[in-house]
Amino acid sequence: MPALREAVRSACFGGTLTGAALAFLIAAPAAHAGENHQVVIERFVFSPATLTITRGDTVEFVNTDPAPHTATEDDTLWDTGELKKGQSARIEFPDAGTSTYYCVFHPNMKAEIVVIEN
Ligand SMILES: [Cu+2]
Repeated sequence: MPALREAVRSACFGGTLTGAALAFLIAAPAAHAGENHQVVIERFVFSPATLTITRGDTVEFVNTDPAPHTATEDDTLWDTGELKKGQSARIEFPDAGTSTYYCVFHPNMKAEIVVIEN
């Protein structure tokens, strides 16, 4: 992205930028608009079994089964609650790390969310 590189060089050596413009240039590389991802529950399986996302993203859990399910973190740090057929719930992941979770109605249903830094 040559244009951005030129802008950054100007910011470093030009010395004419306003404080607001400089703050934007400093903040821009770290900015990560939270993206939404989806985990589909179908035939008693979370899909994908391992989902890798970035800190600050959200995950929507969608139940397509006739049976009710939950997505419940192993230590109940987060929980979608009961999802009936066609229902969904969105969970935000503000911290990096791996979250393993299961369904309280069918504890053999297991999966994980891997949250990485920006
Ligand atoms: Cu279940």
